[in-house]
Amino acid sequence: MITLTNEERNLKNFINGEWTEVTNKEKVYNPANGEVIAEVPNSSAEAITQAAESAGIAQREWALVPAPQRAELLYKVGTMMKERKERLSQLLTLENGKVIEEARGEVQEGIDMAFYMAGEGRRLFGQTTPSELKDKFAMSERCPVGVVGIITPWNFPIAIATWKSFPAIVSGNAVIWKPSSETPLMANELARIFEEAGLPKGILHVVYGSGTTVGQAMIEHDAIRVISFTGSNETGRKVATECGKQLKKVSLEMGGKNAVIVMEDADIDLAVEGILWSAFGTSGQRCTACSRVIVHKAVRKTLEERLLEAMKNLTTGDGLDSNNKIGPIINQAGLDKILKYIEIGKEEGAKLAAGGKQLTVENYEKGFYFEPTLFTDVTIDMRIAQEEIFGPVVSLIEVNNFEEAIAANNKVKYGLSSSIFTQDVNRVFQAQRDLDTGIVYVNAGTTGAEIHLPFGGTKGTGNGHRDSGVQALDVFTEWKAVYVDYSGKLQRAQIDTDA
Ligand code: UN1
Repeated sequence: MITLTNEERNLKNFINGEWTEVTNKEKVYNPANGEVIAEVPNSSAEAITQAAESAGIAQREWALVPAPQRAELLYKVGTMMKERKERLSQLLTLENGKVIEEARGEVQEGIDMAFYMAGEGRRLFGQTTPSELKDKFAMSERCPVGVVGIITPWNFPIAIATWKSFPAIVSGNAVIWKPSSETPLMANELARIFEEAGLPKGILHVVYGSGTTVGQAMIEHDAIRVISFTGSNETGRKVATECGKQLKKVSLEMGGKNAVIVMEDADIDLAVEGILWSAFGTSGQRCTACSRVIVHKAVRKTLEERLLEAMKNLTTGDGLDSNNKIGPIINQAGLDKILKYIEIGKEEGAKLAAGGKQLTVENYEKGFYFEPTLFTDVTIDMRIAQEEIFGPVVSLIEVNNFEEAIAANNKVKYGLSSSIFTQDVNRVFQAQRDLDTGIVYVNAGTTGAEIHLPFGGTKGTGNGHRDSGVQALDVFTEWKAVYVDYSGKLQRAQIDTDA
């Protein structure tokens, strides 16, 4: 069993390089057994004022450090994360619940991001272009925006934090980070790694607290020029509305209602594996989780049978026990939401083919477990096929052909991830073109995005920005266009051209 240090049990904010005690604290629970593992600050808005003031001063110095040197720090952070991978993974499972194998995968995502973004220190490419005038040079470069605010969720508490903080830091910004109070241990570990790696004080601040107080204070503070948020659609809309009032740049990632499409020519066993992994991994609590299976009528029965059979082998329990395939749900509120949707599904006339109940695991009676659940006879417009449930619940929708499958996939308000299982190369490319999500998988489930590609989606999933990939740099940089005239005379653009 993993033991926490005093510092880990008694978490503090990290403001201007100081670990700052806060009197108002909240308990942090292990979702596997409901036990208290730590206490986390419930900060006031004042903490953001302090962080923002010192961030502003520190950032001006940081922006002057050559980017390859800023990147050196990320290499160190990545190396330290690698050295500590096992402990980080266990702490992640302890606070979030996901099974240890997945926790290791998530920590690895963070390590990969460190090395990838460190490489950006020697790129951060702008453009050079010809000028329309003689003896004149034109180029564009990326500049840091200044102080940025990041708000991260509990379902990927370290990976998503790295997707946002690493590009921000390598680009020369200072970061004020509000992690989810459900999973503060990962924030504490990452901030301590940054501190030990030698990040100058004031470049990363961690302020724990509620969205309504701390999040709102971040949005309202003039010095914070960008908010990058991952969370629910409902909260994301509020964040965007508030940022709009301040004319503040905002990048949103707000979930999905992702589907796996299984065509009549699919390798059904492979499709079943893909569905199991992307629907029930992380107990379905991924933005990219598969919550709909859209299946061609010719293989509906076979797929349903094999899926139900395979679901029987999914053992649910404490994520630290590597025999378990599925860990707990994050908390009681998460369970209540899932239970609510089970009732909605039944009322709508869907057939509950498996699961549907809260699960009690022996010796873990206070943990928050839920049975892997499959609804069949689902139609596209049912709420269980439209709304994000964020749990191990899948809806099976039968369609008559490829066109109907694409239409069903696209007929939701989200647009994060989608997948198609088929052996037909023409359909692969048609699907790639017609699926309206930000991520498309062929012959794989809906999860497993890699950090060097853009992560995000269309419609209710986002607002045109992307986490991760080189595209993440666009969130944390401003473009500057620079013109150098070496003709020695005044040349007027659009007037003194030869044309
Ligand atoms: C999320 O659920 O918000 O692609 C992130 C995946 C992971 C990240 C998910 N690499 O499923």
